[in-house]
Amino acid sequence: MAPAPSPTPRLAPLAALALAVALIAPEAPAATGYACGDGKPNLAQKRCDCPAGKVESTNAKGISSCVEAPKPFPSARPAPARSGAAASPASRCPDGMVAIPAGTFPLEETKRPMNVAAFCVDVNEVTVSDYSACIAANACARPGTWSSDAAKGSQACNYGRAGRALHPINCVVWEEASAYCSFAHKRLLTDEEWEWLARNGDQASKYPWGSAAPDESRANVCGVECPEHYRGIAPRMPKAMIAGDDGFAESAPVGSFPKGKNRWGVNDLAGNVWEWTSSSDVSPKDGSSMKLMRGGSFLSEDPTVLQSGLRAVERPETRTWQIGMRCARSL
Ligand SMILES: [Ca+2]
Repeated sequence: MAPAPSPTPRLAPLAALALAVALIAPEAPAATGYACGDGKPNLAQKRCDCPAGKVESTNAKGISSCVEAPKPFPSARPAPARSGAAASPASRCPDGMVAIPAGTFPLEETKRPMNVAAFCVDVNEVTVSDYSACIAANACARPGTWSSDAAKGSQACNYGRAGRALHPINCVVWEEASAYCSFAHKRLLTDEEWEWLARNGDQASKYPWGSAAPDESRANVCGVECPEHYRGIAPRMPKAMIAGDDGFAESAPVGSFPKGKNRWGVNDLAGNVWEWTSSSDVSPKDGSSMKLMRGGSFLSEDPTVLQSGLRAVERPETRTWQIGMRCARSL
């Protein structure tokens, strides 16, 4: 899909800030320990290399070990509800997903009417634990480090980090995000589906939670905790978007901001990590292929990017701390 040129400018790619942060980011803090069981400690990369079928898990004391990979993904699409069936719409979706009804709405940026069919969507962003199951099944690549400087660039990349199993997977390029959703018998959302979801359908909400301005209770963005975290490691310190401390200078475990849920109970549509969509666009600068993404991140400084109608573009090969994904499935 290649949307027509829009009358309003898109958000600039994140590359400038992201690159600046990566260049002088400190090394990741060491985990407390690696009791990898039948896996092998990989101290150079601060992780356990686990055998097939197992994934790394870290306990509250920071000890990493290899555990059985979770199997949250049904191997077959659930049967659609029959006409007149008593099953609720939510029951038509697999565990961890919720049903979103069909509708027609004007896309915020283009004002063009868009039709969206009913679909199931993940309640949460895809986690490190989720993605690790795909790696264990040899269906996904390990996320690369954020830049060519592996040690410094990996600071906020969650894969392999102690205590990050329930954080969103990040530092994945578009192809890796798409491959994960395929593994899970799902797909990335289209850009239109994402906006319909975040605007709460025909409620046309400004933010996923409604109309209230963002604050530390609703989303993981760059709060007052954020600039200090990046002091001295970026040429330009990020600016706080909100006056409060949201508790997370980097990503947060998914679902940490229940007041930020949308009407269907979907978490973290605003903040935490940007989310790749399946939709494409063309760079106005050089005509190269871009992918649309949505929702802002833990480093977002401008509340505009949290709005349900804000679209942003990024090169599909971009790998940053700030971008992850969630998946959908057609009903
Ligand atoms: Ca998000």
